[in-house]
Amino acid sequence: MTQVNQTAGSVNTEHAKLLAWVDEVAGQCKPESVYWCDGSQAEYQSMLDTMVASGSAKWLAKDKKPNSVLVLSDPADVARVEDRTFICCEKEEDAGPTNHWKAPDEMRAILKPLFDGCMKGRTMYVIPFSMGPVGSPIAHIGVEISDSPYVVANMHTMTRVGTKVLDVLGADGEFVPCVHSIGSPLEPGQKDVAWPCNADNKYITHFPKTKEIWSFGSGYGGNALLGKKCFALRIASIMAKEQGWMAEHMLILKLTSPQGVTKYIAAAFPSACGKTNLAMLNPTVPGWKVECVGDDIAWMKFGKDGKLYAINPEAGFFGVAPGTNYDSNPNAMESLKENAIFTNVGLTDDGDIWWEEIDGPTPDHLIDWHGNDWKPGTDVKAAHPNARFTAKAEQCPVIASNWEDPAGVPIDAILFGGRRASTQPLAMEASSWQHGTFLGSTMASEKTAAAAGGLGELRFDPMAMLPFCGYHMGDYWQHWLNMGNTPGAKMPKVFYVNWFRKSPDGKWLWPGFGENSRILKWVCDRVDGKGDVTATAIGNLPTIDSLDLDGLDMPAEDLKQLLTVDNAEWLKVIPAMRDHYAKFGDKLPKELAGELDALEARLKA
Ligand code: O2Y
Ligand code: MN
Repeated sequence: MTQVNQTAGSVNTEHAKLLAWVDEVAGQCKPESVYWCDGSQAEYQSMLDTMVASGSAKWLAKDKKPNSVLVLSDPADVARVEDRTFICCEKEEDAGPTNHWKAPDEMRAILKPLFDGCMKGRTMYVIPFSMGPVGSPIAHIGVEISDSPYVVANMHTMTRVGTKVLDVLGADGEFVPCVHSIGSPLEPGQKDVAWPCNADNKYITHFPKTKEIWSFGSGYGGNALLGKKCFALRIASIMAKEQGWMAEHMLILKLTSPQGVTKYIAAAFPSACGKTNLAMLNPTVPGWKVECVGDDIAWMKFGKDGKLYAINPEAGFFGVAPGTNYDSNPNAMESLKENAIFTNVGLTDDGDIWWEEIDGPTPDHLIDWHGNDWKPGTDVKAAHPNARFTAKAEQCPVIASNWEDPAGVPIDAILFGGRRASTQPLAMEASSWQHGTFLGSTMASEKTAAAAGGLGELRFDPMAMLPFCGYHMGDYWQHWLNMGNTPGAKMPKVFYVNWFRKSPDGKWLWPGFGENSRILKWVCDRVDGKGDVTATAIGNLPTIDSLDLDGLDMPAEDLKQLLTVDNAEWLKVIPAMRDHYAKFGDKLPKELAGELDALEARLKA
């Protein structure tokens, strides 16, 4: 057993390939020291202490947010950077029209000088992590090398880190190598800044052939926590295609009826559609229990019974702070009460956090995310719109007791949804897996809220995977179809929901939030072959009688609008769908082109 050269802890591995790779990266990045993460609580605490000591984090008041810190980023490093995100496969056509592409050699030539000496004066952390319960047959392992203690602390919360992962990896297990540098070496005696980064040289790169990730210049979120979007979606989507499984941008819900019957639903929504709120919803339908298995990503593999079994590959939430409150998401608020990392939110004078739309009165004074004095009426926001909280999933009051089942949970239904003020009904059911794939491939939100219920310009975000599919989207749709054609496959039923329909005078027609449980109940009924539907040109809609609307005080006219399909209005959307499909050229599966033709024919009939 090789005793790894490190500055703390006791981490052992005899994985020769891993040791050689770490040596190679250290040789290139030239850090002051190398630290192998053991994943212990003490290690997490020491990362927070390190950040506080260096001035990059501040402890929050113990009586407000125990064991929690506030971190303020460089204003030039506040979100994922899609225009700096690359898929580096040999042929451009394999990356497809939805990705930025660079040839692998070309990208390596760009990265080599950037990484040369990029960790000088810093510690290089080696973070072995498991995406999914350690040892689960659905999980996969990665090792992230990073020069950011903020990344280490966040990876502790968002993934399973440390010795237990190296144990599963053994001497020759497979891992996805992920190299991350903030790109800000320190010369001897040079004073560090609170959020070091290299804002002018950000590269978030993925190498499909070797399944490597190299990220440079940013310390923020999905750019730096490489287990999340880079591995669990972009690289995993490639692995999933090669190996016959699915890596999806989906939350996972567990629903239990008053009779004790449990169903599992996976759901994909574009950003700003309330995905985290749905993942932690408190149902209003009496007797129903809704629990959270995951809020962002689902990995699904076939079980022996032909059903898809899903795990949440993550262990925590990296949730948007602004807009989160005890009305919109009480369970998120409970999750972040302690042991949390807050990034780019406001700091109150009594040492608590604050953001726009959080509960309670607006404080008279606080420090905003720029570190400046702020008071109500100041024309900048106290929290950055993409400000985040990082919190352990186990702190969520509605986390399902079996959320870490290594076998995964059997998925009964898949939901797609978008933000549509008009046209799209409240809920509908696909007629088949192929039709469901068509619905996912044409998933769209309106770019801007449509004035007075008119048609807004559509932004297509297929399966909510637009920035996250690691290969050609046409091939990805073919993979969806192939999954459905797998011998013995018992695919989930597919549904499309739209909580955001508006009346012609611009009012929300559906109350949303906990009331969405009424639609989830209908979905569960449909999975069991119950609940009436009305067949329409676009799919099967719930009849009003099939929905549990007890105690919901809403005008019958609103319900009618929510469940009406206007064929003439739908026909106006067809050209936009055709333009969207045209981008995928001959990689568009003929089955999906056929579904679009068939939809148009049904609308005209
Ligand atoms: O800006 C970031 O890096 C965060 S992006 C993110 C975080 C949590 C869940 N989903 C997302 C996303 O962009 O889909
Ligand atoms: Mn997401």
